[in-house]
Amino acid sequence: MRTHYAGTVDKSLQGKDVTCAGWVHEIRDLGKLKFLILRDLSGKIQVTAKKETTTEDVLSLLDSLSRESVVSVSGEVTLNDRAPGGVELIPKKLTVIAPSKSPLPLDPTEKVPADLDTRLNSRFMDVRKPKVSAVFKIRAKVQEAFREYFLKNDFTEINPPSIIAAASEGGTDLFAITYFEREAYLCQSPQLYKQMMMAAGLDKVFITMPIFRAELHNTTKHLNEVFMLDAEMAFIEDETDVMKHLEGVTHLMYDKVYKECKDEIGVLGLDFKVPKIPFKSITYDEAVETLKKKDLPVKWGEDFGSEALKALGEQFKDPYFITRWPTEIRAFYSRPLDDDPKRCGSFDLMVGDIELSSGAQRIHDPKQLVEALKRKKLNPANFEFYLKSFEYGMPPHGGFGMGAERITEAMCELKNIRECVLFPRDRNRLTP
Ligand code: AMO
Repeated sequence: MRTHYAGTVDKSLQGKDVTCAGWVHEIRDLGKLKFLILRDLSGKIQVTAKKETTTEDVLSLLDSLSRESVVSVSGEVTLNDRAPGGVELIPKKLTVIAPSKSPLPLDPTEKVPADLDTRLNSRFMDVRKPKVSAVFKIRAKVQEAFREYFLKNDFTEINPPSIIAAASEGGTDLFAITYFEREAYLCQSPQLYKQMMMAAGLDKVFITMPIFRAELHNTTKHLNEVFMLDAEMAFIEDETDVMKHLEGVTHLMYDKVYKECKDEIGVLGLDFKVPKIPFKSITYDEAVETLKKKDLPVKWGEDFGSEALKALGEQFKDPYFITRWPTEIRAFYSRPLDDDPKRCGSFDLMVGDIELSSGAQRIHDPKQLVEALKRKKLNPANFEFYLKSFEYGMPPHGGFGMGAERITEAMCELKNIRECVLFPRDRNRLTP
């Protein structure tokens, strides 16, 4: 149906016949001259039909054409300095492959802006906008970098179940489902399973999978379905062994996007910089002190609110770690420090006020783990299958989880996390 993508037709093809196929971005009728702007994945090309030199068939099809119809155009590549890219196509043949209905649910040329709800309701058309498809190409590159990094570092990719029987991150935000005669839940994290694989001797594993959280808050940073990028590794000295890999993979994500998504960065108008490693790191205690100095309301032992995170983020250009959090506010599996059990070997990776990732060294002693579950008012009986794997030789281990959306949101400087999800799931949105 096509010999060339619109964006690849350049001056070197002058005088040659090519066929391009795509959507009717714009039509302009100046009487003796008719213009069609054809858009495909790669860009746009101007098709110029002069009344004297174009066949009646082509001219009458141009007259009846509706915007966003799918067409293919064959013609000769001709130089024209006034055309975008300096070339235009003089049409010899025009085929309407699939006509579009009018009016359109939204305007892909962006001359008429649409709010996010309207855009999400007609996502198939929204993604026709280069600024929108650029976000998804960057997101795909981020996910590619994640797999590339861990494969290169000899991690094994594993596939834990999405239907589970017990909570891993606390019980309040689980989606319950009917599982034959029982109640089960959609997985909120592959946490328990990746830890069990440390007892299985796989040593270094990574996972990419959707996870589900019935969080009630409807914010610009939270989704109810997240695409989680997880890693777990055994035989670590402490959490810094894990942080090195989180830093390494994050750096590769930025680096690959910088090198391989130049067009997309341009389309989005981003001032994109690859962060320098090593990333800066502050402890939770240092963060509290900083916030106190700024007269922000903060109490040791509490999570940071959005105002506090903004104030902390302003101090760092690049991603940065907050480490050694109070044990009480972290997940039960986080390992308290031997010499300071009020604090644990856990960390968050932040960029500005966005939490990109969190992780920790885990408790690997089964008795300590049971105590930790009880302290969090969780019933060890519900974790029997998990606890069992700690009783037959579990090495010290740790890992992290990172939402693919959070890092894409940060890289593309999006105002709302939903912009980097094709079909977001939130409190109000179950279709499309
Ligand atoms: P946590 O719950 O902090 O940790 O999640 C890890 C990362 O997942 C992303 N994320 C979300 N993104 C969008 N919307 C949400 N509702 C949402 N919830 C989480 C964030 C966050 O940093 N099992 C641990 C990880 C570990 O310790 O290995 C966990 O799930 O990027």
